[in-house]
Amino acid sequence: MADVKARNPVEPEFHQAVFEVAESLTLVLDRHPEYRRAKILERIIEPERVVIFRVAWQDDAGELHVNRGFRIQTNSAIGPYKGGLRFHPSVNLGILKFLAFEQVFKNALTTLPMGGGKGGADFDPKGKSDSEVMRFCQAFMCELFRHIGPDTDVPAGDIGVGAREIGYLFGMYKRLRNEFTGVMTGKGLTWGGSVIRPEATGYGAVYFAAEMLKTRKQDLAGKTCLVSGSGNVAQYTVDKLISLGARAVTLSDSAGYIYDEAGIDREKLAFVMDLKNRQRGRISDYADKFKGSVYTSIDPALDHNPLWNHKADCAFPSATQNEINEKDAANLLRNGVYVVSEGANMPTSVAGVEQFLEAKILFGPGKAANAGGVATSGLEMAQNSMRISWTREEVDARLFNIMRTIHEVCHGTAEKYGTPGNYVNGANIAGFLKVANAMVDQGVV
Ligand code: NDP
Ligand code: 2IT
Repeated sequence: MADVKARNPVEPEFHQAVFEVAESLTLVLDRHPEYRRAKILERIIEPERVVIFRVAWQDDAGELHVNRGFRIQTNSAIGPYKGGLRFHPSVNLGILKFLAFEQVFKNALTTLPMGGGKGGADFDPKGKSDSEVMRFCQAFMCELFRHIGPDTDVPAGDIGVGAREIGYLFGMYKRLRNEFTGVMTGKGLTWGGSVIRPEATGYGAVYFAAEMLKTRKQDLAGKTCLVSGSGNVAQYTVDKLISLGARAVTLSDSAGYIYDEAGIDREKLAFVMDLKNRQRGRISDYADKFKGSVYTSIDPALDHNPLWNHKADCAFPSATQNEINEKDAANLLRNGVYVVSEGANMPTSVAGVEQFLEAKILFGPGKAANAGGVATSGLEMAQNSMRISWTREEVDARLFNIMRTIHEVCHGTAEKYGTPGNYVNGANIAGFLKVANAMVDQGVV
């Protein structure tokens, strides 16, 4: 870790992601010194390629803006680089390196042939017009296109990059290359997209929670659930929780959260989807619309997030990294939460994870629990290659089977390495072994 910090200064999220994996891997590296000799972990930590580029664009008033674009291509041992693009003002090299690093292990767990990458820009889509977002996406793709391709690197969405942005990005790629290929995933259904891709991350996180509960002969029916965020992952998490008879009582955005004791039903969820995906409004509107629900603004100076301080059985953090700190984790445990399925990437701090593991609750780390999104991206790539489209039932059944397999592999691997019930070790070790063996086979490259 000292080396990692010295070589990658000022990248705390990257250090955190590496630390969590390295801790689990001691168990493997002690049993398999050949991976240590081949310096597999050191090689995975160092991205194969990092591209940083200028994105200059003009707003509606004619003013010029300069943003910074990135693509981190971390590992291609088991397939083309694959991972989302994030557009958010907080984006920097360290955050994207952490996300690309996580993606390597996550993609390996999906059973599909995908390497790991991530990209994005410090662009803030909030408050921008559609034409400003389009011009930004086009300017971004004017550089990115030379680094990606259907057999090289296949980007998708993440925070701030949804259906609208994927459309603009794909349109510019197609124009520049004069090729209609499966270069992006999350595409529209009439131009190469897969059914269930929008739903996949949220659905997958709920399927993973259901699999964890099954180990205790329980299910989600009647369970009270805390959900954070109100974007793509949060919306479809609530959708699936409703289908399975659970009661989701919270949603949030960066300004605050709503608590709805009666539970978020289909009508309320439709309101949230329209509010967030079409009007691009704030979650506070929910409390104005639905009496009986309460909006609380989140004070960033507070040492905890009050959303995590309600009585519940399950938590689905679905907003961003480190949204559950040490105090939040303690609050969750005190309030009776015993299932945490991470829809977001690395939403729990190291001290939070330690508490969950110590309390032996059902804790599904992001690289396992939220792998349904990228797995369905892999299914979109497969359909594009075959030039066919599967039905909703077919894709959902494949997604469900992939999540069940990921659960089984994580559970079994944790047991095999002497830490039963520890899905963190299970996910890190199983993901690592697949990539490590491919790297050994392919020599020192
Ligand atoms: P969206 O942009 O659709 O939604 C993000 C949500 O999180 C918004 O409600 C947003 O609020 C909130 N949020 C974002 N940043 C912060 C912050 N710094 N503090 C508080 N709230 C914040 O993104 P997604 O739903 O796609 O992504 C959510 C998480 O899931 C991310 O961690 C992402 O990496 C992860 N993920 C996404 C996958 C996907 O397929 N989309 C797949 C796997 C993981 P606001 O609108 O106010 O910014
Ligand atoms: O974090 C993630 O797995 C994603 N944002 C989805 C990546 C993808 O390529 O679908």
